[in-house]
Amino acid sequence: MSALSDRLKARARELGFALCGITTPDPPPHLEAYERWLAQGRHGSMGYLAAERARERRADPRLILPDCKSIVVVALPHSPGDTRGPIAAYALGDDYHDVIPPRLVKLVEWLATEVGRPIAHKIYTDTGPLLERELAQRAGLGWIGKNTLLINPKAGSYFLLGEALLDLDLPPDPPLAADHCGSCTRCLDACPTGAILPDRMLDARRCISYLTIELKDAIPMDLRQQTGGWVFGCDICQAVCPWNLRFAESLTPDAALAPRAPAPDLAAELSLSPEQFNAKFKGSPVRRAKRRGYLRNVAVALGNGGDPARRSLCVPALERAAATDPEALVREHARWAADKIKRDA
Ligand code: B12
Ligand code: SF4
Ligand code: SF4
Repeated sequence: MSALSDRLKARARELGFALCGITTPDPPPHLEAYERWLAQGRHGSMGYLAAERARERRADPRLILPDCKSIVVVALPHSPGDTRGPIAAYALGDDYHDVIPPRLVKLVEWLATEVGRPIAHKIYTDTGPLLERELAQRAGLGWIGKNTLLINPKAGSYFLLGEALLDLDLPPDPPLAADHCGSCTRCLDACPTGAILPDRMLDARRCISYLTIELKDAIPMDLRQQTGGWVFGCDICQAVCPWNLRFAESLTPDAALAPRAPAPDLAAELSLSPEQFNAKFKGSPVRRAKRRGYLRNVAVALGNGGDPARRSLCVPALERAAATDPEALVREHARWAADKIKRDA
């Protein structure tokens, strides 16, 4: 019979995880990079990343699960993105925060049956106090690209990560030590806002993904035009990456993350009521932006978007939102967009 870790990885594949690796709960070697990133304020308004308790836990996963002996890291593939938007590919289907944890629970339950005892565990995807990419790199899932994403040499980076911390000793996989970016700089050259820094980190405050998802206030004037047609997230630095271009066709996205609907008619989105917004994006990652953030982004995208003739058709919808939307944030961005279109005409 094959080793338990091999059977675990086979079970993970059955559950839809295209990649699965094992690492130790030792402190992450690049923690200092994270602390530097925070000290430079590159996290912007994402205060939860700087909270003391969360920082201590990132530095030592054993503070999360005292008897932690190993960490299983998995990757769930989503459909490929493009350079135009309007919605990042990972957010076109069901919310991965709802999809990954129950499958990880099944994986742990299977493991408990195999070893014949209950397993103390903690499960995370995205929101937990873990440096997920660092753990994934150490578990052999890929290298950290210049765009800061975890890239697998046989599958690219269109994945979402999840982890199970276990009180079970499993043999760690060798980290993926090689850096396959070489002299390529396509992501740095393509990023419209110059968010990618030369030290393999990001100034989140300039990233379109941050501006359209995490930022709750007005999009800074000097960045509005650069956010282009994106209304939720951004895939540009992945879409131009040769490792994604190479594997885009062979990648099988998970069915739960497959796009739910065709691209929205943005002008029509401006008239979504709070109830309609909640119903439309129930179970979708887009709900995170809330109606006010989503409509703020829609207004900006309309102001930036398409050919001038089509753009002018959006002016009445923007004028209406600028005058009547219940949210001041939406009114201000709609006014900006309507004025911009008229100026550009
Ligand atoms: C905050 C956050 C963001 C912020 C900041 C992103 C950033 N690059 O820092 C914003 C909102 C901008 C963002 C955007 C996106 N995000 Co995000 N995000 C996170 C979150 C919650 C924390 C990341 C973090 O701590 N950043 C701080 C920096 C300093 O840490 P880091 O990027 O992990 O970098 C570490 C390593 O790179 C290491 N390091 C530095 N130099 C070196 C050198 C070597 C050799 C090695 C090995 C390591 C190393 O040091 C750092 C500290 O350990 C993680 C989930 C998590 N808990 O980890 C998801 C996560 C990173 N995001 C994810 C995704 C999918 C995205 C988007 C693609 C979404 C989209 N399409 O819009 C974009 C991509 C933007 C980009 N180019 O990174 C995925 C990434 C999957 C992958 N394949 O890598 C994650 C892991 C969520 C998940 N569970 O799947 N995100
Ligand atoms: S997600 Fe978009 S804005 Fe953010 S770093 Fe990548 S290309 Fe730049
Ligand atoms: S685009 Fe080039 S430099 Fe950027 S992550 Fe991909 S391979 Fe690395």
